[in-house]
Amino acid sequence: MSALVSVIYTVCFRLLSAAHNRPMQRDGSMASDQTLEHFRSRGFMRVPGAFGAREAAAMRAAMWRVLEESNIREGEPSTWTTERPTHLQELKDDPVFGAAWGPRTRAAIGQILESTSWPEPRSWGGFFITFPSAGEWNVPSRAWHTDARYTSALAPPEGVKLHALMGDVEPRSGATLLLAGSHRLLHRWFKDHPPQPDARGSDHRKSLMSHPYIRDLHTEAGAVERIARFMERVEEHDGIELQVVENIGAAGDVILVHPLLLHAASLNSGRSPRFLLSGSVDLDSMWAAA
Ligand SMILES: O=C(O)CCC(=O)C(=O)O
Repeated sequence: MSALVSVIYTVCFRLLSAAHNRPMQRDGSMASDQTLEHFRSRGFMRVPGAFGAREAAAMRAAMWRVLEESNIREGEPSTWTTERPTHLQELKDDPVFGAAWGPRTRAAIGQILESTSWPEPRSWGGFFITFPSAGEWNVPSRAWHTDARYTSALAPPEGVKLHALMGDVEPRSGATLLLAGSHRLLHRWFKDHPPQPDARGSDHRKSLMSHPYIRDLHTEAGAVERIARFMERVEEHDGIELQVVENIGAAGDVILVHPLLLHAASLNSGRSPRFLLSGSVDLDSMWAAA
């Protein structure tokens, strides 16, 4: 293959991969985001239609009931003045949210944890709602985080995060942003740069900022530049493909996320609120070793 053909092939490969939000295989097929292989390489796995449209509607209705206590009403967008309302925890024991943890979700968790026995989640999860807001949509340069012990295991992981979409989530409409591949980057980084035994979360984050990609991700720049660099491009660092992807999908989808995967909330430039249930299963070892 001449050098020119090789360059054209690589560019097409990158563009097609980015357009589909997932890596293309060398044989030209797309790696499905519903496989364990995808979870291992990219750090997340989708369980499409893990619960039904009716169950999703019941979850949203429960959330609106609580929002009404703060005078935020479904039919009145003029009341949607708080971008990310809090104080929704009174919902945490409401059985309606149990549907997100149904048999298909559980089977996928078992696959990921390579075990059929894992501790039940302490609650259904936390409730994240993002109302539409003005302002330019961009890849955020702050608030990227994991909810795990930074030095926890890569495979099988010592837990798994659950993101249940309670409504359809369109692009640029408040979806959680995931840094695909970052679970492998974090794991490698802390192997190569072992933290002091008494290191805190802030020390780990400071250490990570020495990684050029992570440093750039936290450096402000215009939307066009950041979207092109972080979302439309797959960048390879030490053999790990990194790309920011939006956690979009249909009501009823569950996305299982590796606990080491960096993620961040994003602005909702759409017209409808974004509803997310974010839960987790943590093995006893996740925090025991902290
Ligand atoms: O998408 C969001 O609102 C943030 C979700 C999040 O940070 C989490 O699930 O830990």
